[in-house]
Amino acid sequence: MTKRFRVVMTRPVMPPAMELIRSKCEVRVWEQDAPIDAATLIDWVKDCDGLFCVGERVDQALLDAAPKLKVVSQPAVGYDNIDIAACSKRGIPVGNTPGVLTDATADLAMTHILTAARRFCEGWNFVRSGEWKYNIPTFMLGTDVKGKALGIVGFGQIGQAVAARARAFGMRIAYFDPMPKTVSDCEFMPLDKLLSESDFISLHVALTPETKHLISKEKFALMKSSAILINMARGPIVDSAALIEALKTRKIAFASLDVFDPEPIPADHPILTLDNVVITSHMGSSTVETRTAMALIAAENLINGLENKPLRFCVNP
Ligand code: 8YV
Repeated sequence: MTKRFRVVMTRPVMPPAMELIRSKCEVRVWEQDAPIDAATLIDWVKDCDGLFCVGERVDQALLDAAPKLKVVSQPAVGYDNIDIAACSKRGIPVGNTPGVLTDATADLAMTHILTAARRFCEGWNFVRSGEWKYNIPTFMLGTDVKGKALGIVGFGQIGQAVAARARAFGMRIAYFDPMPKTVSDCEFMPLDKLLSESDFISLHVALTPETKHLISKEKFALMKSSAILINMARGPIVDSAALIEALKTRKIAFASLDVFDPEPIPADHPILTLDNVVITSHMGSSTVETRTAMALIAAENLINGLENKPLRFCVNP
């Protein structure tokens, strides 16, 4: 049977989704141990009907190179890498995967809050170094999270799921969101007040022109010197130079990040020399269950777009 659609995938995803896509489409997948470069992607999309991407830039130049393109699908809730206006202008639906990654991402946010509070990575590095000779009652003390103020910036599905977890740990929760929500025992606060009153600040906003460098030098100046910053959203929401300065000068105490600008972080980047930061490699949704669910929804979005059906989740309906 000849397959009706040609699809380009910039990465393989979980096997059930690969099988689903392969059952209907002729697939060209980038499997090399490096990201696909823009020139190769432009070459590959020349005669494709569908593009399945994982964070690559999808811009006007790419769309111009793909005259037959009918759908763009990405296994992620964020789509800041995709020029949505340009896709809409061409009538190309863009699919994403909200909802299924909420719990996994909120779990990792809570992990960052707890591990930063309790100096988890420092503790392990100490034990591994062989320096642990005896126990000292005043050594490597962390901070309780119970009773501490958690300020959540961006109170969508993920922000609210972090609040639910933090509530169970006895934290006091405030949030800032351009669209105030009614959630019992979570207080809305203007951003500057939230930044100045929080012990932990956790970022969960989408990256847009308005949120780029939302956390700037001026915003760090408002924070407590004991503040711990968590970023699970997108690196560029924080001005990296201002963050490094704030950490170096102890303007804030600690940053525990799952995302950074740039990503991946070059081995010689100054952020990696600091002793008051811990960074994981953008793995908020990285569980077998969640990545499988995301890949399957993204596969469904892709196939629906190819078959001229509505996408299950479409960012430009
Ligand atoms: C993705 C994410 O796994 O959903 C998002 O927006 O950042 C992550 O869950 C990542 O973009 C790779 O697909």
